[in-house]
Amino acid sequence: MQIINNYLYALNSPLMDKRWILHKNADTESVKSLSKELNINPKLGTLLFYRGVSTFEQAKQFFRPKLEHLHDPFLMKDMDKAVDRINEAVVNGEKIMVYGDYDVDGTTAVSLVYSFLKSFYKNIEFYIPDRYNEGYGISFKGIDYAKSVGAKLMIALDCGIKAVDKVEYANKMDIDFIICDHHRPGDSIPDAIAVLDAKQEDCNYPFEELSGCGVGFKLAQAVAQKNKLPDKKIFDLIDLVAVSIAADIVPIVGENRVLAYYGLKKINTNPTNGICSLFKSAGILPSTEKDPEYFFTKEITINDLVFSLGPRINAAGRIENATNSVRLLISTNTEYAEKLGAQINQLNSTRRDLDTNITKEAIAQIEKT
Ligand SMILES: [Mn+2]
Repeated sequence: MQIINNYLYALNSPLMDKRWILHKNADTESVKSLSKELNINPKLGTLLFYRGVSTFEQAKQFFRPKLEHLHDPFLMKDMDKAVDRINEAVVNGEKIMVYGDYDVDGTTAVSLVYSFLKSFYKNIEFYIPDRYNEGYGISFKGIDYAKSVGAKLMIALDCGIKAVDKVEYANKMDIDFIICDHHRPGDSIPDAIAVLDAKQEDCNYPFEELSGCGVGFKLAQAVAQKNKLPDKKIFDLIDLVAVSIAADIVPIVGENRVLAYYGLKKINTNPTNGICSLFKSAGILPSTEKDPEYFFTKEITINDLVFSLGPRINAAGRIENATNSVRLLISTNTEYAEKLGAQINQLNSTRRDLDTNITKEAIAQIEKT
């Protein structure tokens, strides 16, 4: 509500100035001792304090993120049940359907879990609901589709925490659900095999701010850990988590900081075909130097993910269907990725034109009254 009020305030103000709300409760003693220990200006110490950094060890983790800082995925409630059910599906050769939302977080989550499982299991499909026909979250249509192709297990990503009725519908059809979500739960939790969501009150996972794709990453990490798969299988997909963190605007602290750091590192050294083709369509080209420091002509930062990559991945879901975004993100074929990237870039231009025209019309209507 406060955010909405601030927004309205900014809109109403002739100068569009913003109302800044300052934190009042910085613990001056800990800021002082932290600043002294790190030999930094107390102002910087205060900024760190507001990001949850108040000890030397926390500061070290903040500035030098390490993959070892990632939490054990099995600390998440129901993770063991989720992993067992996936292993059971693999042993029995059941069809698995990976289901996710049509925005950036949803499509990166689906791409991550699908690519990961596909790397050792073939009987798997993905499904993205249509924004206009099916709307947000798990849809009855999606479950009907899963039934029609003989899926026995659905993994919902970035959605599902409130889908009590949908999961009940699936249960009646003998389709099991694993839910990976990061939204706040409602009064009742769906009757799924496993519900992975660190925002559940009875989940003791130490970090609540994962993106939807981040929860998918934890599931992949757990499956890899339990089945002793090489780490590379999951860390190769960490770039998708960085994209989701940027687009979903989750705070880049704690575990998200590690994921964002290594995700960006991957994008800057060895980007996937899909990410590469999207950046090219945004005018950020691969470097032609012999031994370049970065893969592209510039270092890719979180801002590039937010402003160049995010809107393009989103445009597919807004103008057509987000299925193509997933096809692009999972593509192992350079030529196909180039083609899809160019198509999606075109959709983004259409989306921009629509935005501009709607704004113009709205302003004209306001001026008339
Ligand atoms: Mn999300």
